[in-house]
Amino acid sequence: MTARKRDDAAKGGEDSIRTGLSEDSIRLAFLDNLFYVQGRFLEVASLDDKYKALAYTVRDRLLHRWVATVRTYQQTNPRTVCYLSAEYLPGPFMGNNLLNLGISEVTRKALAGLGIELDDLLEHEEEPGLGNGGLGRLAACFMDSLATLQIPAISYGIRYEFGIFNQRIRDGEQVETTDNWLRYGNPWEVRRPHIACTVKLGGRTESYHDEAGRWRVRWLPSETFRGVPIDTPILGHGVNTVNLMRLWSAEAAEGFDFHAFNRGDYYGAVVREVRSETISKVLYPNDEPEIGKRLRLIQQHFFVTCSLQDMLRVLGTTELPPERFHEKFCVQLNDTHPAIAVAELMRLLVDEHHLDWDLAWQVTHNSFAYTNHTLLPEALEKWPVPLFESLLPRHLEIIYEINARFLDEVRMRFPFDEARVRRMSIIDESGPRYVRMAHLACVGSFAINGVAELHSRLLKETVLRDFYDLWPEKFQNKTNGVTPRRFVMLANPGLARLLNETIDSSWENDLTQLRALEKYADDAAFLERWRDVKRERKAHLGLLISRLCGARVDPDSLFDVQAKRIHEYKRQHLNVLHIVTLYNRIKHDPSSDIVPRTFVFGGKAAPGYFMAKLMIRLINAVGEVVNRDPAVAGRLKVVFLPNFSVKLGHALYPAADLSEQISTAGKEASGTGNMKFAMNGALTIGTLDGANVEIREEVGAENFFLFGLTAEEVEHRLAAGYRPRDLYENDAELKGALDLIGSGLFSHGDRDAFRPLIDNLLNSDPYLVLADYASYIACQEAVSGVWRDPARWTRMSICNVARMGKFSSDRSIAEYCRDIWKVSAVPVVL
Ligand code: 26W
Repeated sequence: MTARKRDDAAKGGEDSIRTGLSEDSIRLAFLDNLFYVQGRFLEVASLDDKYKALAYTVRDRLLHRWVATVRTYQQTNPRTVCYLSAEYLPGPFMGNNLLNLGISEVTRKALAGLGIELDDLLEHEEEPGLGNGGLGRLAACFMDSLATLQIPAISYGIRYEFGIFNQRIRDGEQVETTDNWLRYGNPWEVRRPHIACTVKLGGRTESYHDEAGRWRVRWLPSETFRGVPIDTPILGHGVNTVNLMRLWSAEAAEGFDFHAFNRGDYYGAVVREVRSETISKVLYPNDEPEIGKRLRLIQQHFFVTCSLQDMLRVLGTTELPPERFHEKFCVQLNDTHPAIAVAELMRLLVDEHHLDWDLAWQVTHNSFAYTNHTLLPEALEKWPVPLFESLLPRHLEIIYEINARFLDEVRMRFPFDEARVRRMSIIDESGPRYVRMAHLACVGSFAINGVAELHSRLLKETVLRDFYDLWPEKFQNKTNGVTPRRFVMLANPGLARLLNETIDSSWENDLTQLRALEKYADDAAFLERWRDVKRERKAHLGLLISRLCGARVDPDSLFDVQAKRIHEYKRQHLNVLHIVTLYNRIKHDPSSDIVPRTFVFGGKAAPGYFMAKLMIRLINAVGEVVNRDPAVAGRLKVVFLPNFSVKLGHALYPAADLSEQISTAGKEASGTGNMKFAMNGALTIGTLDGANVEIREEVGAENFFLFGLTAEEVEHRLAAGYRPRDLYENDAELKGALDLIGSGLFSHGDRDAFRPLIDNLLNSDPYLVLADYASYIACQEAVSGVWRDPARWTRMSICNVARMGKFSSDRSIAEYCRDIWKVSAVPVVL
């Protein structure tokens, strides 16, 4: 280690060991960390030692930029976006950080020089599964775009010790196992105990008059504990901006109770620690609410009060007083899960900062914006008033006051319409009393948005109609997007390379530049290279499938992929009906000319969701038979890839030929998987639901396989009295498929195995699976028709990618910044 390198290090010079981006400095830094952090030398180092050594090497380069970012923000005191989300699915950090630092290739070389495969270290990394699905992943894409667009932002959430469960498939069934993602520790996070917050819970309130004789209320909690912030640096792509993901971990105010221990009450000595830690112990694995889950409400209050206290602490470091909170911060509520924030900011401003109510309300109302992610009525959170009263007595008082003033406004605008007042009230008085969190979010926010044009329109016409009548100016649409960094550059480097060799690399931070691709759609040589990129990814996925499922698949078959949470409205069972229909056709006529297809499924079912678990069983049961039937002769393969995650998505999205986006129209708020598949050249078969509508608009109807009822037709069909059994009686192929499933063929003769599913479809079919069956099957035939013309398919694939510019999360974030957050970029110079 030359002297020059050492002093270079001190100065954080270009090529210093701690911050240099050259192959040399990365190799030296890696060995340094292996030695001085892991206490290992290469010959004895484990895979985890090597992974940690590289992680600390990369982390140093992130912290270098983090410090510069914090310094810049301290000097400029910029308006800052605070994103409150109960869920984050960031995916594995290493690959993305190397990409955003622009050092993936030098690092690969630096390690190769030491006989280490970078891919082995990437494979080793656990991903933080701190979310269920779309909502959590969107929050992560937004973090990447906020930093890349150099927008000052803090993403607040909960550091669950155990994330979304690991899914194993045993005898065709989902089995959940604990996600102990922190077992080897997490090198990417930094604990900040010195800015921990106190969290109150339970107890009662009492009013008093302060020294100035003013009436005040104080909350006397029955218990308190601490929220410790654990920070993860989030670096933008090709910039120096490092924003924070600040996740809260719950700990006891006083860890170990020595006195109890002395009294020999060993349980007593640790009970407080255990109780408080439980709060951030585990993520709720449901992507739809379960009424009255006490711990869930505590979790929501926990991260919200810590986050708002933290914002007020940061405000305190500037010259701005609390009554100008809304000028410094704009707080985005990621669905209703953090909606308690409206009452909590009022409590902090009125009770602790002694603002008067009206001023505090003005500040609060100008601070919050609310994003709705689902129309499913059962997914709109509401909490029993008694539970609220016992856990958050002061918040309930404040909510009553907010509600009283709100309903006065409603009565003023709509006199003599008490039905509307009852419908809009934050308190549901229709039976047992509930606090409607979506109503609290709407009343306390200056902006309300849906996540796709159709969804935002349906929000105004259905679940939030009354609020739209009252405050039309609050309602906006912000169509979702995904980050092309992780989902193209990282997941599909072959495609990224081909794009950069064909058009320049400006698409990486401006996805609309992909348009330039269109002129190559008729270039035979380019089509060949395009197909090679896809073929290589399919072969890669094929290897993964054989490793994880022991099944051999043909990479020249049509890869037909449906990967998302298992849910009846997403209709994985409609996909299975297509497979069984094709199987029946082969059984009736083995010579029938079926396009060879590999059906790949992925997705977790909420542990308590019976029908979703039965759908997983059905997919695996059909696969068992079809995959082994000699008559099929390999023309159909059904694979269920276990443990769908962001990491598995890296292998799935680039390898799909056909992307299944087949939800009942009006049910999928947006979807984001649809964007990731199309951005990687898959063609979409889908309904006019969520963002499918806008994808079809952008890529062109001729490049999209559309089927099914529209959202309006769905409503009319249900309103007109829907009798699914009639369809079953009048469609031979449909009857054939359902009867085969009911026959026990796929369940070792057990005719009752799938009875609940069959009965549901024949008697109620709430998601109109049977109503869309014929249109779906016909559309799938059109798909096969195009597949038989590879040049046509490839041209459509190129057009899809060329026209996906709109669906970058950079565009979504730019719109939020312009229309809601009113923030602008603050470049950071190193
Ligand atoms: C309380 C339990 C719970 C947990 C999560 C209820 C609801 C949720 C989420 C709202 C469910 C979710 O992930 N919604 C999805 O959000 C995506 C991002 O906007 C959309 O693309 C999906 O269409 C929507 O289903």
